[in-house]
Amino acid sequence: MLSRRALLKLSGAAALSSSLPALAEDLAAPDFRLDIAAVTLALSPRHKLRTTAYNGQAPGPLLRLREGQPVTIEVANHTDHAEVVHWHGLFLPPAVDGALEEGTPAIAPGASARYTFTPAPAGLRWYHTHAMAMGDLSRGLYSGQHGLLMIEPRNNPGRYDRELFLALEDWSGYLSASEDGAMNPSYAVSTINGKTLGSGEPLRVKQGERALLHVVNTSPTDVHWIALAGHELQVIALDGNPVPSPRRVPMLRIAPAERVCAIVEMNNPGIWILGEVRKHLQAAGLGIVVEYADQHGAPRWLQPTDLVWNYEQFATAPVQEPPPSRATIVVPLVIESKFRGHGAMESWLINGRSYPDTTAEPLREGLRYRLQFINKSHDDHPLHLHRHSFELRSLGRSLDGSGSASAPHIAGIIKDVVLVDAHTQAEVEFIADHPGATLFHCHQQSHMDMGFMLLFHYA
Ligand SMILES: [Cu+2]
Repeated sequence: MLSRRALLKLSGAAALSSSLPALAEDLAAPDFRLDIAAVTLALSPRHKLRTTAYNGQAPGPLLRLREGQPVTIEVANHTDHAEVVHWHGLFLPPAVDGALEEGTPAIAPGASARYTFTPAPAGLRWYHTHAMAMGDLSRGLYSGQHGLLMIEPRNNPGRYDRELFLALEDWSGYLSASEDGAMNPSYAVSTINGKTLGSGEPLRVKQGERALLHVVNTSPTDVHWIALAGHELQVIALDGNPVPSPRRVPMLRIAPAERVCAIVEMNNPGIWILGEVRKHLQAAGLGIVVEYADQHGAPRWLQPTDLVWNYEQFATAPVQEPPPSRATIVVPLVIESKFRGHGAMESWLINGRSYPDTTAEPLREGLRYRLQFINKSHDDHPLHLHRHSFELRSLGRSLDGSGSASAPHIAGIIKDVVLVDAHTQAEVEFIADHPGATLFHCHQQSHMDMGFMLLFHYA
């Protein structure tokens, strides 16, 4: 008899159990199971939507894992197309990470796969399909294939009475022409936790509680701005990683794939709306009611006048630009779009090439790299590095001379997605300490599909 460990070793970490029928029975039951299948979701009584989701729900089940404690997740694909699940923000080998480009095997229609891994780092992560959508706005991240994943730290640093998990999602995408004639996705409906504002159960809280909000933007392409009327939010973690300077803010800006953890002191009894700050998106459904015990009446919203957010406020105090250490290797990445004609989506270029023709020097294990994002395009991009975290070092340096010429250098904010504004340069640093193929891409599904990807290899 093969032990489970030996079997996994033999078959690779993401064993296709369907190809091992005789041995499959010997496998211990998985800790979690995800079934990918078609489903009809009721986003509201008016909005029924046919899509694909995990376990018949969107977001999928909350997966609570323990830092350092191995876990096995079985994923069964009941659809008629190949799928793959990416464990976003975890340090995993390429065979398990969930990106075909890195070498994770696809899960064929009708097949299932077992992902066995040791969860790290601690904090708020998420999981989602990493399949392409191209022109089909029902596939990939346009579908309901997303869920939240929490890696409980070995030592729990939080002091809170209640955790509230929120997934922000946009649905029923369609392509519409922007000013320059290129096509971009727009959405008919938006939700929090799969329901439009007022359609789902309210978040129930009590006066005097400290609620810990865990917010993930699972949208295929769009940034969201979130406020809770009558309350401030104390941001304690970005992308699941504690920030050096927790701060109270009036609202959150969350780009696709970003996460924000924030403490709210429940000290203003009433019935309130937590939702999109921009009225048209809240009207499209992006909101949820927050209800204090023993309070009654219509939910209240207080409209902020401005959109306010920056990453820098959560960093350690501004630091002098350190002389570039000889051990830091600078990797300039120039981002541009290419117009492909009216009625078509633009294609995307990194250093003049689109994936799969994008190239980069191989990484060397143990060295420190500085990725220089030089965004010459008219769009803001949520840029994601797989299998690693990076530290924000500078943001918002203007490329056209109109803004600040020299951006402050910052330290201490560890993330795996950063929103780089149009016509600016941003820099992040990471240590190449997870050998193996490593995907870098824009997290907007349409941009990723149209060439905005780069595969780093280790030497
Ligand atoms: Cu992009």
